Amino acid sequence: MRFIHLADVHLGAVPDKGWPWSSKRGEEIWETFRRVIAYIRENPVDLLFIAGDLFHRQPLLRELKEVNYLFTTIPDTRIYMIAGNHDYIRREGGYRGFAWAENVTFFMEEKVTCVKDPLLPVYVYGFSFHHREIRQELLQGLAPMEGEGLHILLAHGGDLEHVPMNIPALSASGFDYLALGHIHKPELMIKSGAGYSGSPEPLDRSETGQHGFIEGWLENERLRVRLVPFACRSYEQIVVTLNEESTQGSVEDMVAREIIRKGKENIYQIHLRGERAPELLLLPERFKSLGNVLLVEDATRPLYDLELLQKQYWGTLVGDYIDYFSGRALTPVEEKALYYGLQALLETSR
Ligand SMILES: [Mn+2]
Repeated sequence: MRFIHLADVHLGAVPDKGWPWSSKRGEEIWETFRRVIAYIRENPVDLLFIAGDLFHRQPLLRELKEVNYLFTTIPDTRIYMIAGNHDYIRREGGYRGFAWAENVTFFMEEKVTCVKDPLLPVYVYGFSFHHREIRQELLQGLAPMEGEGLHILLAHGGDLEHVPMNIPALSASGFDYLALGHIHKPELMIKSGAGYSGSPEPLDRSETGQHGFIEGWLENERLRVRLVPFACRSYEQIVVTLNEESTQGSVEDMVAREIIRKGKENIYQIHLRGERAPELLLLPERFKSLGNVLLVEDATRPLYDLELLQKQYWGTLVGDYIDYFSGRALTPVEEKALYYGLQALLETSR
C-alpha cells in the first residue's frame, strides 16, 4: 500500500503580487499540481489524500473540471479529499453538486465521517469546512471505529480559529496516520504518526525551505512516511557579513555567487550584517538586478572609533552629538540615529 498526502495547493493563488515573477508563480502552482498527478501516473499509488485548501478561494466550475479531468488520468488511485478554510463549502459554491470522477471521495460534511476503501483494508475519515473559521474542537474525543486495517484521518486546521486539535491525543486514540493540512511549512511528526504535508509550492516569503508532498508506504506492516521535495522554486535567505574591507562591488559579487549556488530560479531575501567602513554607502536597490530579490535588509554598522572622534571633535557639534549617546546602552533606533547623524555631521563638517 502506498499513498500520497497533499494539502494547501492553493490553486488560483498569485504569490508576490507586484513583483516581476508573480504571474508566473500563479501558473507554476497549477503546473506543480499537474506534475504531482503525472508523478502518480508514472509511480502509481493506491491512495491520494488532499487535506484541504486545494483551491485558494471558491473554485470555479472550469477549475473543478480541470482538476477532475486530471483525477481521471490516474484511475487506479483512489482520491480522498476535504475542503479547507480557503475553499470551504459554501451554499452556492462550486463544490455543491459537482459530479466527481468515480475514483474520488469528497467528504462533504462538517463533521467527521468514515469511508472504507473499496480495495484495501483502509478506513479514511474526514470532514470539510463549511465556514471560514471553526473554533469548536470538532475532533475532541474522536477515535477510529472497529475494523481490521489502517485508520487514516484527514483534517484541516490545528490553530485556534481553525479546528483546534490535540494531535498526540488523536494519534493515541488509534489513528495510524493523520493527514493534515493548513500549515504551509511541511512538518512530519513521526512519533505521533501525523504530518502536515505543507503546500507543494511555497506561497509567500515566510515559507522558506523545501516544499512538496508526503509519501507513505507500508514496510513490514509499519507505516513509513517521507517528505518528497517537489516545488519548482523556494524562498531562500542569504546572509552576508561585511567587514571594513567590503565594498559595494565585493558584496554584490558575494550575493551573485550565492544566488547561483542556491539556484537562480529561487526567490531571495538578503540580509547584510557586520561592520562596514563608515564611508561605504551601500545601495541596496542594486541587489535587485542580481536575481529574484524580494527584500534587502541592511543591518550593517559603520565602524567608527567613537572615542577617538569624541576627542578629536571635543567642544564641537560632532563631539556634543557623540556625548549625548555615550555612557549608556542604546536602543536599535538610537544606534541608527547615532550612526546616521554622525555620518551626516562628519560629511558636512569636512
Ligand atoms: Mn488553510
